[in-house]
Amino acid sequence: MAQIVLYDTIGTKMPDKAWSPNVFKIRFALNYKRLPYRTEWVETVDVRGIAQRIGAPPTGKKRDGTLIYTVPIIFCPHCSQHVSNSLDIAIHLDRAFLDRPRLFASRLSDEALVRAWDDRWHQLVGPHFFTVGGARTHAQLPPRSAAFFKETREAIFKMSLEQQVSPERVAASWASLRKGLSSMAKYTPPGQTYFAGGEAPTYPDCVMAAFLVWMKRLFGRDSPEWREIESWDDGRWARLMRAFEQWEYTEENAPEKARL
Ligand SMILES: N[C@@H](CCC(=O)N[C@@H](CS)C(=O)NCC(=O)O)C(=O)O
Repeated sequence: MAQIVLYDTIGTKMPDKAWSPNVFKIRFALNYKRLPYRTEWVETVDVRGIAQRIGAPPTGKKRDGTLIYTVPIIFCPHCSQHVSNSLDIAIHLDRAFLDRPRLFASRLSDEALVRAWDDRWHQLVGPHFFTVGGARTHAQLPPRSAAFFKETREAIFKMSLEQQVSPERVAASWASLRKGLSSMAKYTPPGQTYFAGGEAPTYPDCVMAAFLVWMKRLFGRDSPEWREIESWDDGRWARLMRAFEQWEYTEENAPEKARL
């Protein structure tokens, strides 16, 4: 089978360069589905230019009408097309590779429900993850991208990056993150590992694990911060992350049993 190309942004903290929560959603999906792919590593500052050059669809629009481009982007050789936005990519992979395990139930109404869940996740916990991990995310970008990250986030939030991640804001965000995660935990049947229960992950599991793996990688698996998250909600997040460890790799580091 021809390889999918996955565009991801370079981080310098981990030997395998991977850090981006949004791209991890799709990396987990590809690894779970055992679809062959190679990563095209790009700098965050270059995402826009590269997306425009390859003709990937924009993923949003600013108030002034400027188009937004983000990773993940994939090139799907099966359909000879670029697909962007993680949720749309995941739906595309489910529809294009029917012989692989699915991440969505097969009715359109199920996709719509996952879209609603996805909005809630990004509203309720997304911004708190950003405040809690913002300084470390910035510190692990290569210099050109770190400068771009600081400049663009300061323009979006209309305050300096230092203010955005001040000790007071970070402390408040830890509390909000804990509360938000507890609300999201209620969607899963008690004691279960996966969103919909059962033995197999679905797309929301990839999203939750992707944000959590970002924290685990930024702080370190033995850090007090990560241990704290693992202790929340009766170990619900620790359980999910233990289950996802089997899919946490870049293709160059795929375990022997996952090699294609
Ligand atoms: N909704 C998008 C969000 C993707 C996103 O924000 N990606 C970040 C990397 S984690 C990005 O590409 N940033 C480029 C930039 O900041 O210019 C998705 O899930 O695909």
